[in-house]
Amino acid sequence: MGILNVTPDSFSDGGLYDETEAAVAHGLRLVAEGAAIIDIGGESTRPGSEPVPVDVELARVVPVVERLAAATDALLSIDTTKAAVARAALDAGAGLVNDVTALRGDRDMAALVAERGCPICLMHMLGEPRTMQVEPVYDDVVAQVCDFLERRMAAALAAGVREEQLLLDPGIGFGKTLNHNLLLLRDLDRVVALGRPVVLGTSRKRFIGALLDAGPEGRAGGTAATTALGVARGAAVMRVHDVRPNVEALRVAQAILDAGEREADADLSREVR
Ligand code: HH2
Repeated sequence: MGILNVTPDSFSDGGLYDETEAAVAHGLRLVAEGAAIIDIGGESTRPGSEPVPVDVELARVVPVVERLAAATDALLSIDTTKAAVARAALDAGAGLVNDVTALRGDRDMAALVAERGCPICLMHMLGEPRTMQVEPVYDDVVAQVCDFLERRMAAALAAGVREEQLLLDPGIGFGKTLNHNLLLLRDLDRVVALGRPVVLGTSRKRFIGALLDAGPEGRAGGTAATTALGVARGAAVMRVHDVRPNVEALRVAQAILDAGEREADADLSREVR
């Protein structure tokens, strides 16, 4: 899953048309690099960020979804907490809803997803983006994240969403310290054991910067390490900015996981060093 943030800080200044153009071009670049899904977002959820009015978010994302739907077969995901934005994006050609509030933000979201029958990603977050990194505390972060996801799955089912629609995400960086993030990655198989496909969003996040003492641009290698580990633990979708290195990490990690099953494969029987 390639990340397409249609937010003002993601693109250099210019009018809405230019921003749409740049966003569509970037989305197509993500597909060319190997993304099967493009996650389009018009509201930043960075720690400390403020909410964006619905009309602003609609104006940012809907033209981009429309244009990408016409230009690619990749699955388009709408990263929003607002039902009105999700509805407009689904109408414009999106096929997946990525709601970082796990259906807690907008009371109309669950009914919309139930009605449309599209996949929905339920993510764990402690608190809200404005305040979530202010001293997050857990007794047992992995158990509490799993418990939260189970409760949100139950709430979704009670609202008429079908189990097959659900994706789960431990919400790396959303109300978590460095150690919380590392524990969730180490024990990701426990999230996978909840029985639905797991989405992993580690890309360029601060915990990688803290480990490597690197700014966002210097975190692609660290992100690729989480992708390789994530696939080994059973994650299904990696949400990333830098598609190429993560596709490469995924392909190599998958070949290692499949070793033995593919001995007859002529291509893999070549002598390679
Ligand atoms: N992380 C971000 C946004 N949306 N969705 C899911 N399912 N999982 C995540 O980990 C996740 C997410 C934050 O990352 P980014 O898009 O880089 O930043 P911003 O929210 O500031 O646009």
